[in-house]
Amino acid sequence: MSAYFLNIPVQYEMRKTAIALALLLAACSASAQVNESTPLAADIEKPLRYGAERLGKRQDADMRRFRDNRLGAFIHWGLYAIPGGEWDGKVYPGAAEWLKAWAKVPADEWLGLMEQWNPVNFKPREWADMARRMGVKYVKITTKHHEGFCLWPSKYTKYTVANTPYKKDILGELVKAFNEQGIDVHFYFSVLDWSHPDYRYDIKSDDDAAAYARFLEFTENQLRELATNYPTVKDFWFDGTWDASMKKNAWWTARAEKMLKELVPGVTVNSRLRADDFGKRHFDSNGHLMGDYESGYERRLPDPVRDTKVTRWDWEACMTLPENQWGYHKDWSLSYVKSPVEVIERIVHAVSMGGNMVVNFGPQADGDFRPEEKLMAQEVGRWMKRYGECIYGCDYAGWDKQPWGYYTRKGDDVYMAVFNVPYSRHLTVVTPKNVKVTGATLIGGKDTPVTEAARNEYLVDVPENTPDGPFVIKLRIEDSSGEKDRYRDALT
Ligand code: FHN
Repeated sequence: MSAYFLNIPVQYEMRKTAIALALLLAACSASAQVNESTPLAADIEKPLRYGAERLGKRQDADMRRFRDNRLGAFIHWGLYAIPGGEWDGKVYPGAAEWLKAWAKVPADEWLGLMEQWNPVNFKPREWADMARRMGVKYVKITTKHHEGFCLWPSKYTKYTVANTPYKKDILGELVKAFNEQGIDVHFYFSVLDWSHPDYRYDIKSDDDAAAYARFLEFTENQLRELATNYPTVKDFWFDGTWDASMKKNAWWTARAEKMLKELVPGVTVNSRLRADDFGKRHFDSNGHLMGDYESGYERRLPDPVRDTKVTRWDWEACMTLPENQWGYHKDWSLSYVKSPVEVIERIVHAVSMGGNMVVNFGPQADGDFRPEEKLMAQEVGRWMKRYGECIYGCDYAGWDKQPWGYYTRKGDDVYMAVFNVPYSRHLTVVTPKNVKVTGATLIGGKDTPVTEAARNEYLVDVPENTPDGPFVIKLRIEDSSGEKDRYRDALT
């Protein structure tokens, strides 16, 4: 045999070993410090002071819990719930929580809404009960949205619940009620703050720099206050971090993340907070994820067929029920509103791609939820009660996507979440090499026949008497990937 044929695999093996070594070294040093780069990586990567802190997924218990929870609810609640999308008799179709911007309302006038903040129907225990029945494992609450109004009595600003007729600490009441139901609480926090005179969209002068430095100190104080006063918080989800001012202060984003992680051991932080030395957000200039999970999927999801790269890092998507309303808007007829099946499909889709899904709710100013949201929580909960085992703790299965729906997987359990039943009533399953399907059961029902149609191809019968709507089949498999199937692997 010629040297040429001998060398290719040898060189390939050597390169593979070198890459594996580089990754191993990088992984070891990344856990130690932000700024360290490995000797090998330094040759090919830009040196960064404020880049990613690690390569690959965080694998500690808190991160696993975040990942296994899979389904969360978002709550956007603030002064914007009072006008509900209408200002001076005009209804604005844009996102209700941005009404101040659409209607060009001056900050003082907007914050004057605080005088009307008195949610007499706010019952935190009922909120927690609704979330538990919906099957969500965590809730993300807007501690402060862009308007600057704080749901907790912050001592660093006068724009808080404490200075409203309601007076009480809404955030504290919610944390307590959700935690009592075993539901994790995540804090949404907008760095962008329309109420603060020192906020700057960009830094163009020394005055801007001085003002923004004061603003960052204020923001850091508020974050420390939140982390200290509500130590059971599990996650900080940053928003409003896209302005040039923030991108020019990457050092602060790294410092804020570090501070929160020191104050709340195990806490997770989304990728939106971080900017690197070059102002790159989410992923640093070397393409590595910053923060603990990617949070760029807002009202959209990765492509189910091609985007398998997303399984390399943790990610979380969030969705609205109308097209783009997060806070309460009085008129939902202005855009399409998703049905429960569409919401369930997005939840399953996210998990099938290794991500989490967060469904948004925008409570009314009186503290109650609109009937459509109550119904949605109920319908999603009904489905989750029966089929939740294909969501919690599940991940990307790695099997070829089929038109009937989505796979999810937990260990050796592979789930088929079926959204489109074919006329044939046979669901095609193409397994990876060395994986056989030996049986199938409708969750909450009976076994259903499986036929081997070709090598690595099976037909699973649509079970009789499936309930209306999407259903889930659990497959029994035999995975002999470790063994060599010499006869089947013969030349073809
Ligand atoms: O501008 C906000 C918007 O109001 C809402 O809070 C969403 C939630 O993901 N985030 C921002 C836009 O990215």
